[in-house]
Amino acid sequence: MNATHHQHDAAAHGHHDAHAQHAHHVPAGPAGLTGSEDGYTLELVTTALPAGTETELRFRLLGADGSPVADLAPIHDKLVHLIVVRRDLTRFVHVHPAVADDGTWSVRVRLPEDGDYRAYADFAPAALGRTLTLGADLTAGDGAGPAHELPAPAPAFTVDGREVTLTGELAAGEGRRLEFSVARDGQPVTDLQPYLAAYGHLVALRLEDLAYVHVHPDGSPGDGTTAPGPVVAFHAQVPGPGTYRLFLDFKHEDAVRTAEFTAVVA
Ligand SMILES: [Cu+2]
Repeated sequence: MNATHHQHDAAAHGHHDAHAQHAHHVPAGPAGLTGSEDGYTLELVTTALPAGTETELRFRLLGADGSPVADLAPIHDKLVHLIVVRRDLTRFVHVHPAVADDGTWSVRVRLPEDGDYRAYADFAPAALGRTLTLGADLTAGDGAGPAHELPAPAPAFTVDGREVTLTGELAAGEGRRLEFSVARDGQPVTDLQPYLAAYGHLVALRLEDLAYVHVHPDGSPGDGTTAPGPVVAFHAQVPGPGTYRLFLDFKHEDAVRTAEFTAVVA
């Protein structure tokens, strides 16, 4: 199995298995707040890493009997999506680990700065029939480190010359449509490229408790109705009030770019 690998210091791409999410019961509580759910456990083998250098992060995904879960259903082309975020949400890494024969997953990561971080494993045990997001804490360097404030909410974010504009508002406990429109030099971008089976991937996290929000893409490449830009749409439901940080990944001209937004939900 290949480990693919891409990461950004303050950026990420999101993903979610709309099929599994929509087809099966999903618990009402926020995701990512615990390391164990429905008998499955995320066990970090690596709980402390050096900062600023690439190093190996290892973990296990265990079933109710304490042995590694062997049968996973892919989510957007990957068996496991691993997200590591600094607890102030200013640093974000998203990678795709590979599994060894003994069931240990590993991936190279670079956590850019000292601090307290939280890791999330997003995966879908075949026996469960839906996606699980389990979280666990780890530290980089000496831990703690400088505190950064999230940028205030703004409707636009420019990355690599692409201006991304967000329309739509999140609402506590209600599904909402979010649209991101991509432009370059004032012109709509209409040649987005599929990336992990979608034109965009979105991850949202809540600053207060680091809840992980499941976001579902609206349409997919090749479905006959979803255009390759300028608009990439999602359906998102946040679990309650708070300050959220949204990380949108999209692929244009053969590179993955990430736009970030702050959203305050009353
Ligand atoms: Cu991923």
